[in-house]
Amino acid sequence: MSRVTSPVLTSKIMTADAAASFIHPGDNVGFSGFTGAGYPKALPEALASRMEQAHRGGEDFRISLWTGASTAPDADGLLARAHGISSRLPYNSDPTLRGLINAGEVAYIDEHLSQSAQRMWFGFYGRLDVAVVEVTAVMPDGLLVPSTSVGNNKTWLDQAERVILEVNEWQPRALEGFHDIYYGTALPPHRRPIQLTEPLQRIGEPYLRVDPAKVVAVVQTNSPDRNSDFSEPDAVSRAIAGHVLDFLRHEVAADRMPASLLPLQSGVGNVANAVLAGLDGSEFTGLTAFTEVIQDSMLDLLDSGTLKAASATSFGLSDRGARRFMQDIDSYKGKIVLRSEEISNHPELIRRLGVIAMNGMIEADIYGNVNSTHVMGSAIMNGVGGSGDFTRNAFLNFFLSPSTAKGGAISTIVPMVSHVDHTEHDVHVIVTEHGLADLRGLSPRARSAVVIDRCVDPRFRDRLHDYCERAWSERPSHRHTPHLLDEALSWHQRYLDTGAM
Ligand code: 0RQ
Repeated sequence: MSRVTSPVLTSKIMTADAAASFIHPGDNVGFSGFTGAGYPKALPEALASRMEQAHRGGEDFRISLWTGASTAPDADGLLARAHGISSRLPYNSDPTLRGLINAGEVAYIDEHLSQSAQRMWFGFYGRLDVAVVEVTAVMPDGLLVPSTSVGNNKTWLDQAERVILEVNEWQPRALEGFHDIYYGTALPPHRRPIQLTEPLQRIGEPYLRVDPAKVVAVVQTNSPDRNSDFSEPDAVSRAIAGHVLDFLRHEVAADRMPASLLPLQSGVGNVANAVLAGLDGSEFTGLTAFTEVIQDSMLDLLDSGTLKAASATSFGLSDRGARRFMQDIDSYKGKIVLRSEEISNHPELIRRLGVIAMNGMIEADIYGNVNSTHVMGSAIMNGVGGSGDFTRNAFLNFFLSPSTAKGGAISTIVPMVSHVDHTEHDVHVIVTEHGLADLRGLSPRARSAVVIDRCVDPRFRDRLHDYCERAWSERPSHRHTPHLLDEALSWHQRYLDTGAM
């Protein structure tokens, strides 16, 4: 049976090639998609081939591409290879597009994910010409059953002049009921408190709304999400996870949080996965998550009962994880809720719930400033994503990283970060495989001592102590946060010596 049961929208079913003709050079285009889930599967290919054809004829065909967060090689990657993107927001992790951004071809607006929708409403990005949104089904009354991510879909559907829907039959029809779409947001001075006090609480509706008059095309697809595999936790990730778990036990013993902890946020990637895996099989039970992404390890935690509920904006599963979720989808109903990213990452809610935030980093400095995004201060890796939303507003935040990168050639703890995403005023705990530095309530000098002693690889420890001592003695009137600026920045030259650039 067709997934499109609205008579008005059935009349707009067409091929992806025909739908792509509604996108014009210079348009601002809002795609669905977050961490490789719920992005459009057919339209990007059709659009990329129109772009390539236009370029062969000497016409410039590029768009500004907006999303929830990262998409996939068959969306961002295809359009990047067609040189069809002039600017991109609010997050990207595609390597081809990253190369074009770092080469100066694509303008990248790297935004806090909680803020991308409101910046659009405030008018900072200009008008949205077209929204291209994957959904699971179209209901008889035209309401939309969302897909495996919500991201910025509510805003794109609401604000776009024209809407193209992709209805993906690969997505389980039983996704209906997993979503909670909040339509109560307003602009200042009319904002009201968001009445959410528990991670799983429902404050909205299960469907996305769209004005059928704006829908110019409906494309039917049957294609999987980009479900990337996780590697098994290695010794370094397991050591990091061990330090985090010990510290949580310590916080519970110190009566700073209940035995069931506080709602967890976890970044994506292998280290985050290892921490969640560590929680499974530990003494912790009855946990909740208020996070961005549900990864495989969260399904494990839900299955074992360690986690009782998870709120997010997207899935980010491996192939195996996706198959398992689909097979047992009914068992997850009522335990998982997917929201818009303006709600999953909302500062008001993160602060109220007292979230424990755990994210990766590129480097931290001895005083606790953290760089999540840039190599050598200039080349973007992915983007700030939700790390700032959660870190700044969390009850407790962690930054997790191996102590070295590039095969041990460089220390991820440096005198001064080459780019600051999270300041010393926001960062609570830094963890590497060697240990954990709790920076709360410490002065900069005291922070540098614990960071160096606990987190730095032994091969770099003496050099950093020596740096601190010389900075202290060479500038007697600058001893609050002692630095030797030239030397601090020249530390990053080590990256060049690895030949990675
Ligand atoms: O690059 O693969 O080319 O060698 O950075 O490093 O160690 O694999 O770590 O996958 O956890 O990513 C900060 C990038 C860490 C990620 C970051 C190089 C390293 C490698 C990746 P190669 P790892 P991870 C929720 C929260 C921002 C967004 C965020 C991130 C690559 O966590 O993007 O937190 N965070 N969102 O070699 C030079 C250093 C380096 C370095 C690592 N010091 N110097 N290169 N690398 N350290 C999710 C969302 O918001 C959607």
